[in-house]
Amino acid sequence: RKSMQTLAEGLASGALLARYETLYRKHPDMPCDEAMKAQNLPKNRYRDISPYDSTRVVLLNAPGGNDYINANYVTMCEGGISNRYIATQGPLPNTVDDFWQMILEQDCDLIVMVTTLSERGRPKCHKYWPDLGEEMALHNVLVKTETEELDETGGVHFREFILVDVQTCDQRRIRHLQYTAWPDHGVPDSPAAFLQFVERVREARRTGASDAPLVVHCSAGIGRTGVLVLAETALCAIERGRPVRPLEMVRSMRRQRAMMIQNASQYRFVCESVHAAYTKIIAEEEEGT
Ligand code: PTR
Ligand code: PTR
Repeated sequence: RKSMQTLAEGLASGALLARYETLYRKHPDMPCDEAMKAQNLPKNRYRDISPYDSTRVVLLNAPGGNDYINANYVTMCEGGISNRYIATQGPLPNTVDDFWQMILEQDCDLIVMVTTLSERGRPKCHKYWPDLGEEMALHNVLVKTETEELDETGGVHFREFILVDVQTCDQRRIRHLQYTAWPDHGVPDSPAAFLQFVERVREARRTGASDAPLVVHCSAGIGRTGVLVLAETALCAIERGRPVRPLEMVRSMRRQRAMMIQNASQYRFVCESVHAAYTKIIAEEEEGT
């Protein structure tokens, strides 16, 4: 309660955003050397977005023998919870194989996508899955799309893929939640619709078969991905009656993947959303008593 009051006051006075602006975007002592190696440069979607070496996901059995992918483990331990994520860029045509290899090796069963494939005619993410009913054959895996529920008005698409390990013939079901109502560098259309999406992600996490990390990506894997991670973490903290300290959460995220949450308007949006969610929960509790 107290942390929520602080949050509301910080939003009103502007202090919250001022403090956000003082954070390191990228930790000065954490190198990103792997990303800069000549053979890895074509695997980065953006020249200025690189994973820290210390938290990067290392491919164990990479299709081309190169263990590099632009992805970081991000574990959020703020507010008495421990949510595990892999934050990554939207796959490129030449990294689709690496992406699925990572999903296979890390045992992931849930992918959250917070971008569309293109915006204003510019590619943001390569379509790394096959059309409904079709298959995509990669080096070590086969991907099939079994379910596709497109909700154009709500901005949420749901898909289910079957991932087949071609060596062992093991099959795994992967759920895919895509949020489309959110351009990069901007904020979603409304807190309510976004919160609903975050609730769906939490529900999917709860009903998941494994406690493997949740894969989150947008285009660069920092802005919208950061907002989603912060929102989910904060909602978990609220649910457990733990204090919500968004600035600490951003600091913690940026120690694991640089630049998470891209700008002050995204930070403000997520804080406002979290506050709205809290207010709603309190109102419901008071109605109930
Ligand atoms: N290109 C770096 C980045 O955008 O992350 C430059 C940069 C580095 C910008 C650190 C800001 C940084 O944070 P601070 O101003 O708090 O040192
Ligand atoms: N160099 C690009 C830019 O600043 O436009 C990198 C970039 C692209 C950064 C998209 C963030 C982006 O948004 P998101 O992480 O939400 O896809």
